[in-house]
Amino acid sequence: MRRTGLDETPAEPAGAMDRRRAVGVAAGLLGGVVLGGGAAGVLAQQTAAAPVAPEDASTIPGLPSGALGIRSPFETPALTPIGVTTGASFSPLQSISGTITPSDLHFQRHHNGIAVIDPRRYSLTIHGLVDRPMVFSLEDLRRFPAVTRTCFIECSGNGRSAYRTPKPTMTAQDVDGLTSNSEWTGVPVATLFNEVGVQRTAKWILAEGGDASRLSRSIPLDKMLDDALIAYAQNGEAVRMPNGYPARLLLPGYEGNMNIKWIRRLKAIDQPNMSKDETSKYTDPLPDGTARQFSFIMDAKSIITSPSYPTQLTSHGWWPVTGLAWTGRGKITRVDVSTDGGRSWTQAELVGPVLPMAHTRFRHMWQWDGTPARLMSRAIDETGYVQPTLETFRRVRGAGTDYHFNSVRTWRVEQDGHVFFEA
Ligand SMILES: Nc1nc2c(c(=O)[nH]1)N[C@H]1C(S)=C(S)[C@@H](COP(=O)(O)O)O[C@H]1N2
Ligand SMILES: [Mo]
Repeated sequence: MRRTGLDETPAEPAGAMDRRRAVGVAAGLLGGVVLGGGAAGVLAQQTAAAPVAPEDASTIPGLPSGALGIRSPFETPALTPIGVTTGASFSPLQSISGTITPSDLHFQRHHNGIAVIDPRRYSLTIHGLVDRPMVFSLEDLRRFPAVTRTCFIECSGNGRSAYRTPKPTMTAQDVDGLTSNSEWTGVPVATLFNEVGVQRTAKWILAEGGDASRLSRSIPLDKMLDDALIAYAQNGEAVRMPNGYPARLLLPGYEGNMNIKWIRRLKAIDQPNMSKDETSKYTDPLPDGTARQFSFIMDAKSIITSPSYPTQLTSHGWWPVTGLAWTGRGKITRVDVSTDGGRSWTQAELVGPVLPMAHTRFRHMWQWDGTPARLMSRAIDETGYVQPTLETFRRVRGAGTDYHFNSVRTWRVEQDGHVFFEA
């Protein structure tokens, strides 16, 4: 008897035989996924056989309900880590649909490893030019009225290797994987400042992390009062450990390094602290020999994530050209797409939600006629700022610039449909 639908009564009930088969299938299916952690687990995952699924999942009982949701073993998006303690892990932009970055795929950038912090011993101290210096526990922070907002965090070094050493075999992840977008929940810094009474002479806030790098940056008081959060939740759960558990500073639209993770101290001061992280690092050398300092805001930027290397277009006809656009200056208002290397541009569709300081999905339906093409995207934000071409970017910022790489990216589509990164 052929079984065609869920509503049909199975010819025979799922018995012990079927259950054994299901378990066998499950073991094969999960072989590479549920093994122990550590290097052994990672190794096992790499060497695991390809997953197998039953011919027809409707004919045998499924897997037992789990303590955690797991990805289908047919989906294997992963970060690409480089470096050990001073490292970074790039987010697989090409595997992401919509705008939210799954928490375990949020990029990571650590100056001295991932701090492991016991939430019961965590504290945030606020002192300096304040009337009432205070120490807040995690519980204290959670008792204040919370705010939830979606925004991106982008490392200011994002795009550096694509600028310095572009290679045709770079993926979207390799090119721009140091940006991610989450729904963050936490307490507004303004609320905490109300508690401690920030004095009139305070103009800057020194923010310091509790990790071994003790990363610290000076942040203008106005920004802290405007929209800064001490975030303790990410996409509905506690902030992930690599992203600053149990709490991080969130500065919507500001360069990644200022979003201090494992935040332990805020000090109200009257001038910038000139800490190592804002003098030796995070200044931008310019062609005339001077350097930009305090380049806080991330400029508008976009990247096509599909099609992108290593995709091959399998036939002529309609293909969605889609990607992400974002700006630290508010909302993305327009994204233009070119399929002819920038000679002509068409306004792409913005796929909602379009939120300020958040990744915004764009889409342009493109009819590929089988001839070579060059795909580009150009983001425009609500201030009228237009994402610069590579030529303009080179001229203004020079070859030696070190941060804020936001020029237009180009993917080359060859006659056989293979897609390669160009610049
Ligand atoms: N305490 C602390 N905060 C930190 C860092 C760090 O190493 N230590 N790295 C910074 C940098 S350079 C970036 S780009 C962002 C990265 O945040 P993520 O790892 O959650 O993606 O965190 C910033 N905050
Ligand atoms: Mo960064």
